[in-house]
Amino acid sequence: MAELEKTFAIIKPDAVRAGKAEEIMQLIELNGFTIIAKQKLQLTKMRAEEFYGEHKGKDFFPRLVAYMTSGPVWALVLAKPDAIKGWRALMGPTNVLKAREEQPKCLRALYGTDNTQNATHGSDAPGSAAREIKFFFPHLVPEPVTDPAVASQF
Ligand code: RTP
Ligand code: MG
Repeated sequence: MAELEKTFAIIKPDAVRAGKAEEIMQLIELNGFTIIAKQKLQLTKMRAEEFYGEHKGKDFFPRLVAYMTSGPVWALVLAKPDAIKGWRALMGPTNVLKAREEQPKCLRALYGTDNTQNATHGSDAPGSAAREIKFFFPHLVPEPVTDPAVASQF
């Protein structure tokens, strides 16, 4: 069996506000992902700015932070073989208008609002997935094995 991979997802405030979080989680599971952790939370400005730090300085950054702090979100850890790419494909293009034209059944086409308010987030690479899982669920990231007696068993 192919190896499971973990990725990190957010159901963003517009989709939660519209009452679509449960429906999106059902679609996630119907598409073969296991939701191995989930938490509903409200991001502070500081946490949102840190989470999206790679976009600091871009013109849309203040709009993105205002959006992400505008209401509760669901933070999720998803598992499936090739989960990172698979989840990005299920979400579809970043821009909801483009998503509706090109991939009308993707989650952003179905549940997003506009350019910025696009219903879901997904990690874009293994490094960002590990960082983002740790950011919300620090207990889920295994520490490297440093005890040689333990490490040598594997
Ligand atoms: P995400 O990180 O949330 O999964 O989205 P992404 O990789 O598809 O897109 P990214 O370039 O990382 O952008 C992060 C989020 O910023 C908002 N955004 N607004 N022109 C705009 O108004 C604009 N561009 C980006 C979106 O919420 C996007 O998901
Ligand atoms: Mg991104």
